[in-house]
Amino acid sequence: MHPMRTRFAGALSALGFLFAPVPVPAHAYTVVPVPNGGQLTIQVVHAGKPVVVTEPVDRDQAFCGTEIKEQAVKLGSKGQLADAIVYLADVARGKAPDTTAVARLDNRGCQFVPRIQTVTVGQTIQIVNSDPILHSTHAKDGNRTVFNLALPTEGQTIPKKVRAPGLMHVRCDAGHTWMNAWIDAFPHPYHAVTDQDGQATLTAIPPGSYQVAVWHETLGKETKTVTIKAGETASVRFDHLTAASDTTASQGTSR
Ligand SMILES: [Cu+2]
Repeated sequence: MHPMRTRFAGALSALGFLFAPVPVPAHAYTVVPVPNGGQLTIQVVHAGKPVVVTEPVDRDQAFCGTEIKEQAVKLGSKGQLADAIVYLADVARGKAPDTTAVARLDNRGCQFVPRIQTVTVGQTIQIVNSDPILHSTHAKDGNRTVFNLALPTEGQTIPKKVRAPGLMHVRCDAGHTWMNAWIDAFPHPYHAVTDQDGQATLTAIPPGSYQVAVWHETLGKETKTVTIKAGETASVRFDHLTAASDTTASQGTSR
């Protein structure tokens, strides 16, 4: 490194050390016993049509084919929206996350599987290549690279521990510009992805009032307030997702 730059960086970190108050992370979460928590069932619907994007393939055509179809908006017959991320936006305390559950991101058939998933900080994601070609799995939170893994061999698996919350956009740096996935990492266990019926359930929530949010990669975001009562099941319905000018940024600052 250039000596001037080293000295400058050193001075900066010294200043930071002197003047920074005790850091309080915006995403602080405390595990407490939840003996009689409540449940929340979430329904997400969208008044629109399913969207399938056909992406031209200009690399590794012998294996990948000439086009890849991406289900950008997955809807049931009554508008039930699948693959939306739902979460408690302001939960500060609650049940312990299961960090032993292993998540998986597969490079399969020249696409990422699953395309959308949520994880908890402390969990491990197995990054897998199921294809006989090189994939290079590159996850970024905004402009920051979280991990960047070359997987040249079929059957290769690399474990990656999730160390910080944030929304990661995953691309393939092996020239497969059509490959996309999203991994949303939370400091708490109150998150899920909606299923084929546009539904998700969060369990063992301490009684109280919460902001519950839904995020979809193209349709945007919606937030509502819910009240959770001990031992009861509350329900909330989202039907008005709104795309912000930059949904990634708004998601990133919501924790
Ligand atoms: Cu690839």
